[in-house]
Amino acid sequence: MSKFSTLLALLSVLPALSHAQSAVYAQCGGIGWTGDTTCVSGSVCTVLNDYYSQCLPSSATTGSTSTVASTSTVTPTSTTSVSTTTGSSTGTATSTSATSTSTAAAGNPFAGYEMYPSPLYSSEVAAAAAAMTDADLAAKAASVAQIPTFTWLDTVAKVPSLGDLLANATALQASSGQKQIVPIVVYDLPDRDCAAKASNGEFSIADGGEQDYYGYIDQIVAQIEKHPDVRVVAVIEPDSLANLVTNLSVEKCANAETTYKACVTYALNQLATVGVYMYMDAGHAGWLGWPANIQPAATLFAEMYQSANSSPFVRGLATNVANYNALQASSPDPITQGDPNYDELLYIEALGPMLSSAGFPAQFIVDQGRAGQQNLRQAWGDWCNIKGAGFGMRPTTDTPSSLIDAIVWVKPGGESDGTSNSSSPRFDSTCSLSDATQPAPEAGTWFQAYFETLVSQANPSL
Ligand code: RCB
Repeated sequence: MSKFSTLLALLSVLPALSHAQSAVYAQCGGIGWTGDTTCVSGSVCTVLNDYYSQCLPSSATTGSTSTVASTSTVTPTSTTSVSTTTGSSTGTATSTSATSTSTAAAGNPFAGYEMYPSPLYSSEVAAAAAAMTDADLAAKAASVAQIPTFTWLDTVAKVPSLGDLLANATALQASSGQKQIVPIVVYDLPDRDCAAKASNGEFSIADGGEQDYYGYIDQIVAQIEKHPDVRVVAVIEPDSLANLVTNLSVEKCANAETTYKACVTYALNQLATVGVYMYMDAGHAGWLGWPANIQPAATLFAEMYQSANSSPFVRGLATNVANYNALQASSPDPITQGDPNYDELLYIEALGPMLSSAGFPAQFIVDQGRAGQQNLRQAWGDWCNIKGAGFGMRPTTDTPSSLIDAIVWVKPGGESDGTSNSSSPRFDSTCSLSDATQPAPEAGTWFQAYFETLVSQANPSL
């Protein structure tokens, strides 16, 4: 599930958006935008980031600016109990001691913050909406651009873009007075995706990949250090530790075990020095939620937490990243039979106490980006471009469990999970199963037909 830029191709379709007065939720500005910059009456052109301005209903924009007066971006440490991290990462001198700032993680790191949407994803969505002929679907599609979605740093070449992202978020925070939290995914382990092929990465253990990874993390740290005023939250390495729980029979995973642990430990410790709140990826209910897997999983995650000196910045675990499980299923999907943890809430409520017993008082975030529709799969282990999927619950801190900090959108909906082309070096046969949408492009690249399905099947609807 890596993510590649299709920006150049997408920019070429942007002129299709240029007609007089943009509609509500349509784009009205941003780098490369050549269309109309005025909005229909009742809506206001609002800058979401450098790449994307959008016509938002006047009432909505009034609402969001009304929070301005209540916060102070000049002295963020004085605002709320959860803002001490911002202070602790204010300079290089204090940042190195941030792991010992035990007050930093008191409470939900999302509370009081607005998640900053990924500009690249917003651009992809805007272009995708512009390419749709059905006006109703296009309007719904365009509205996805303002739903905050994580930015994947899945190659070292993408790390410099983190600087732009943080600079933009800092500017928005300063102009709006609304504190911003920038959500990223750290995803570049050597021998990545060891049990599958679709998302294999750029670094190889046999070819110095461990050192390459340390350099990748160092570059992320350097960018964050330069932008101390905004908060950063990170999902750490999707699939990797879960693969160490269930897939050590796969040679590539067994061979990667020591390196994965060393690299994740390095990421946790280094990112803690600059005040990043972290959630290690913990697969999903249909992976580590099985009775045979859940206790070994708790043991491994607690071990990783302790390898990071039980830093309060290691806030907990992320579940369901890029998967399709409901947070609360109205009834168990038949494919879950045999697993008492048939949805993400059950999984989290079973895993949380095991982690606590092992010394890791973990909190959770749950990806619901593509979980709007249920009972779609032939088997629970199927994960590739599942047919009929819809965008799911919107990101929020209003969650059904005190263990869950936030419902989030981690996987950028519309980016492919993997190619269905069997002659590609990254072809994984999961992507040609009968419940996988085909033909599908390479992992991370834009998949217009799939995006249209996610929009039309969204639940709640867009
Ligand atoms: C990853 O694939 C699957 O879970 C369990 O065994 C059973 N029983 C891709 O590799 C995940 O669902 C297995 O232990 C035990 O009693 C990534 O590329 C699947 O999601 C468990 O390991 C007992 O009846 C991709 O990004 C995951 C397996 C019983 C990621 O998915 C795969 O493991 C589960 O069965 C039944 C996206 O999520 C990795 O091997 C499946 O039900 C089963």
